[in-house]
Amino acid sequence: MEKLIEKALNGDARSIARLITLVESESPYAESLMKTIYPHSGKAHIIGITGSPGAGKSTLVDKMIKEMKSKGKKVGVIAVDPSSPFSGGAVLGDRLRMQQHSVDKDVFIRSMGTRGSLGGLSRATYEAALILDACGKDVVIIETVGVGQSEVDIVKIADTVCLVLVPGMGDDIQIMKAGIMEIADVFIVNKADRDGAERIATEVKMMLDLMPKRSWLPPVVTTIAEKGEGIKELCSKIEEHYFFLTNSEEGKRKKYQRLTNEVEAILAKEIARIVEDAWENMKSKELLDDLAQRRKDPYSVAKELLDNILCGGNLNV
Ligand SMILES: Nc1nc2c(ncn2[C@@H]2O[C@H](COP(=O)(O)OP(=O)(O)OP(=O)(O)O)[C@@H](O)[C@H]2O)c(=O)[nH]1
Ligand SMILES: [Mg+2]
Repeated sequence: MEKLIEKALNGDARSIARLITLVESESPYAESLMKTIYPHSGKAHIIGITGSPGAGKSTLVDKMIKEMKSKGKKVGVIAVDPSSPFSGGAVLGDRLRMQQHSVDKDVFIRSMGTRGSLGGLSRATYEAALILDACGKDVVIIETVGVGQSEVDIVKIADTVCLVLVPGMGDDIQIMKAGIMEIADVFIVNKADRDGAERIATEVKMMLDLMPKRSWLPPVVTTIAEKGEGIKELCSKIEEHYFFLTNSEEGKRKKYQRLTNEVEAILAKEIARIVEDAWENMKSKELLDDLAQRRKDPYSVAKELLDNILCGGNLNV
């Protein structure tokens, strides 16, 4: 195990992949692995790319990898598989599209499933990002489909959140209404070779104008990912945002908020485990009979269980 971690920390792709598999499969080693990895992390710029299915996220990521590599950066990519079956084909497409970088030792690409118990981006994705960070990637890009909870979850992970919009898709405005406007740090209007790109860009700018002013005004970048147009500008805006984060109170606040979330997520998981174990021990046919016959009520049972945990000293953490 130590040897594996050491190799991964030195950038060995195969070892990194094995570490990610350990967190993905929720191996019993995962916790001690993360403890060892953690002090080495905190250096990478974590970028989230989110947007509707088919908006061109993977194509953008592919071109961004190229651009970042040309600047000498080591890049890690996590593509969070959309859980809905209709995008299965697209996921396969992702792998093919991004494959040209997969033999490259400075670029690491990994697909992951959205299995997390709290929905959306799983905890494993976050841990995988930390692993890539610790193993020397300068940039970690997380691609996720902006459906349901995942676009909100990505804020908890990414330093810079990019939202991809495309012309001619009515749901873009819906996405904006769903609170995503507040969380995006960079707006991308992709497929600018199609009609209506300017209009969307203007609409976004107008909506941003109406929102409470923040010290960072999210830029709106127009791209044609397929042709690599606008990618340089996009990457420089993303970098500007990182610079802003590392030099502002807002950035510090965001970082502290994320650390708070991290501790809370671990606590919630631990507490759930303790409570579940205790409930399994307490549960009996007699108790369920008592509940069914209304001799006992679930509130008092739950309270008794908690009292047992808190006073009985069986906090076996
Ligand atoms: N016309 C046009 N098509 C594009 C552009 N960028 C990407 N596409 C096409 O849009 C389709 C979807 O692109 P992807 O990069 O797979 O989109 P995605 O957002 O990653 O899709 P999912 O991962 O399934 O959500 C592909 O056929 C791309 O070739 C663009 O700038 N213009
Ligand atoms: Mg994709």
